[in-house]
Amino acid sequence: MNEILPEVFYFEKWLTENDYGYLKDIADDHVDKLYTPHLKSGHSMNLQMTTFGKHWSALDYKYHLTRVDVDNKSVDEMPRYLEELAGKFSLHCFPYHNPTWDICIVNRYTPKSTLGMHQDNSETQASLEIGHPVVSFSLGSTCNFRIGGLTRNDKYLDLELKDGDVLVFGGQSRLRYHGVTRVYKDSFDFRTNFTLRKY
Ligand code: MD3
Ligand code: FE
Repeated sequence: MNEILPEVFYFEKWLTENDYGYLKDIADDHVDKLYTPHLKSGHSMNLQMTTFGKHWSALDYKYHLTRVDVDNKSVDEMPRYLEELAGKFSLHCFPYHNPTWDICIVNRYTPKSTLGMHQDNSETQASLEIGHPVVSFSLGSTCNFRIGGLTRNDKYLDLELKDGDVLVFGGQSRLRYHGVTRVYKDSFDFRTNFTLRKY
């Protein structure tokens, strides 16, 4: 485990075969739930997404109990094991938090996908102020992940996120700008990222 920035912890290739298989199964079980999010600008995001626990809408950047911008179906339940897995990693980084997670966003990228620099600030003020830890699991293709500071023009650091990597960040880093600048064409067909948060 490597603290690459204050309260940003990088676990390179840390997923066990068992946990990796579990994540892959969840992704496979939900492929039919993937959709392309449409922004209120009329543009669409160039990746596919699905959500657990609470549904995040790209139209209003808020959470909902139903897939309001997709098919109006209720959001899928948060898999218990997924939350437990996040807890195992978070415990080492944030022993003084008592974390729970009620939201997971699953992003699926192809080499054509990018995710522009943004802050994750759709959660409650309490969660953001405390800097409740966020845990991210990466599967499949390598990407270039860019992590900046608390304002858009701060200097940034680039990190390759690879198959089996885990990233945990919170506290003072909870509101850092971040994005995915590119996804590599490698031996995988796509990249799947699971990000767990607390509302
Ligand atoms: C560091 N997802 O869904 S996850 C997102 O790879 C999102 O799919 C990216 O950004 C992905 O909102 C990155 C890792 C991540 C997420 C949020 C962060 C790292 C972060 C917020 C602050 C600092
Ligand atoms: Fe994000």
